[in-house]
Amino acid sequence: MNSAHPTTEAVTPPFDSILAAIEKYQTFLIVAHVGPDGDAIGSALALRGALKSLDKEAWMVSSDAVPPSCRFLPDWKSIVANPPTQPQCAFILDCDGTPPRVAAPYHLIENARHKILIDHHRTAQPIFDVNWIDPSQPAVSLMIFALLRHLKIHVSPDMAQCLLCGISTDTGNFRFSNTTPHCLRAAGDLVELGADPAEIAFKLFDERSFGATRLLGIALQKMEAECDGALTWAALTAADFDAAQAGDEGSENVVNFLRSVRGARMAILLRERFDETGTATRVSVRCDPELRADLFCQKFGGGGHAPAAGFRVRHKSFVDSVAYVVQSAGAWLREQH
Ligand SMILES: [Mn+2]
Repeated sequence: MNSAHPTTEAVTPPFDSILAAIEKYQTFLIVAHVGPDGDAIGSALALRGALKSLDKEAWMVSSDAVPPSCRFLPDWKSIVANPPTQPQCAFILDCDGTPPRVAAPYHLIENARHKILIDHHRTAQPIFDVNWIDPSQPAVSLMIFALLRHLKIHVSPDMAQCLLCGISTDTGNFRFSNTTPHCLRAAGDLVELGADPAEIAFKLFDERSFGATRLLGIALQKMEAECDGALTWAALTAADFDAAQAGDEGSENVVNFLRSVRGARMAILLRERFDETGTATRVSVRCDPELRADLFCQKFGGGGHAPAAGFRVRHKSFVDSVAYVVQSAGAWLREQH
C-alpha cells in the first residue's frame, strides 16, 4: 500500500531509542497489519533477520496467513501464530498498532515491557514507548533499511530480498507516485546486496494461480459502474470462488483491474467470505489519493493509505453489505472528499 502525499514536516527517526531497546532486551515480538502484504512481511522478516544476527531471539507473529505471493521470501515459514514465550520487547510494523489493525493476539503487545511502533500510515498516532511514524516514507521496509544502515547491521542477501519486496509492494513495483529518487536508490543498493528484482516483480505482480486467473475473469465480467463511470465495482460471491476453485488469496489484485478503467476515480471489490461471526464481506478500495481511501475505510473500522485501503463488513448479509458499501462510496464520491 502506498502513501502518495508526503507530509511537509520532516520526521527525525528515533534510531537511538530503538538501538537502546535492542541492546537492553533479549526477546522480541514483531507484528504487522491484518491481511499482511509484502511490506508487512518483508519489513518484519528483515528486522527478524537483523535481530537474529545480533544473537537476539525474535518471532514474527501473524494470526493471518502469509499470502501466496509472499511465499517465496526467505524464512517466511518462520512466521508463527504464537511465540513460544512472551517476548520482552514488541515491534509493531506497518500498522497503527490498535487492536483491530494488528494481526496478533493483542495481549502479546500489552504484556511486552517495551513497545516500538514503526509505521508510514497517515492515520497512525504515537501510542507506544517509541513511535516512528513517517507518512512521507513509501514503505516501512525502507524505514527498516534506513535503521539497519544507521545501526551498521550487515544486510544479508535474504534480508535485502525481504526489504526490496516491501518497497516493491508499496510502490506498485515503482509505478506509484510515492516512487521517490531515494527509494529507487535504496532499491539499487538492495539489488547490490543480493535482492532479485525479477523474482520479486513476477511473484508479487504477475504470478497467480489457475483458480485466481479464472476468478479474475468472473470479476471482470461482473464489473459495474456508477457515478458516470467514476466508480467501478465488482462483487464476488462464495459461489464465484467455488466456480473458479479459487481461495481467498486468489482475489487480492483484482481490484487494481477495476481501478485501471479509464474514467474510474474509485474502484471497489467486495468478496463474500466467512469468519466466526458469520458473513464477513471483505472490501478493497483503490482511488485517486485526493478521495482518501484511508478515511473512507476508517468509517467502517478499516484502514490503509490514501490511494489504497480496505475493511470488512460483519453482521450483514453479503447482498446488504454490497448495497451498503456501494451506496456509501457513491455518496463519498459525490461529496468530493
Ligand atoms: Mn506499508
